[in-house]
Amino acid sequence: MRAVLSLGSNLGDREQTIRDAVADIRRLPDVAVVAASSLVETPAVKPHGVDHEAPAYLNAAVIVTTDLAPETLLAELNRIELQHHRVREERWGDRTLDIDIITIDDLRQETATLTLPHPRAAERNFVLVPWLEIEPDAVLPGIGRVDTLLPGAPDVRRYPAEDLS
Ligand code: A4P
Ligand code: MG
Repeated sequence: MRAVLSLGSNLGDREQTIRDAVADIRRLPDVAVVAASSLVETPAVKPHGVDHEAPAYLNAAVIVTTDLAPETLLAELNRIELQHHRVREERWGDRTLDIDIITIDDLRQETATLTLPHPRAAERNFVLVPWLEIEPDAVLPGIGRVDTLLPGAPDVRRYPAEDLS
């Protein structure tokens, strides 16, 4: 299987956390990182809209190939989040690390633990922009080409850093 992952952090040393998380993903058994985007900085999206008072996020996208079952991959990614001191308090609350699975092949599913494609990916520039950087022909299963989903003024800016690969 091939999976697209989205990483985000808006607390602590955001860049180091995302770098460490990509290294942790590389070390997972039966997982290979085939591409990693650069970092982008984006204002926090909360349930009521963009929150410019909250700390900004760094986001990145990673493509992996894996033999793990989808639920197993999610469990491993949740374990990496926990290792980085992720605490779950409020929905879409500030966090040291969030790792979402955006797609796995062209799977479409909705179970209690895993919805694919990620239900909010299509409207999130902080997911789509880094993904397009590493996969210009990206497609969201059931929705369409990612490059047609970006609204005119993406609320995303490049974060100057060495790339993650
Ligand atoms: N879950 C279901 N499908 C998936 C999937 N495809 N990938 C379940 C990952 N998890 C999935 O997630 C709640 C539950 O969703 C998990 O237990 C898993 O079984 P969570 O990570 O505990 O909670 P959350 O992330 O706060 O909630 P949610 O609704 O997943 O939030 P999102 O959509 O992940 O949004 N703003 C900016 N600029 N950048 C960001 O990265 N991220 C969020 C989080 C909000 N605002 C942001 C950013
Ligand atoms: Mg999440």
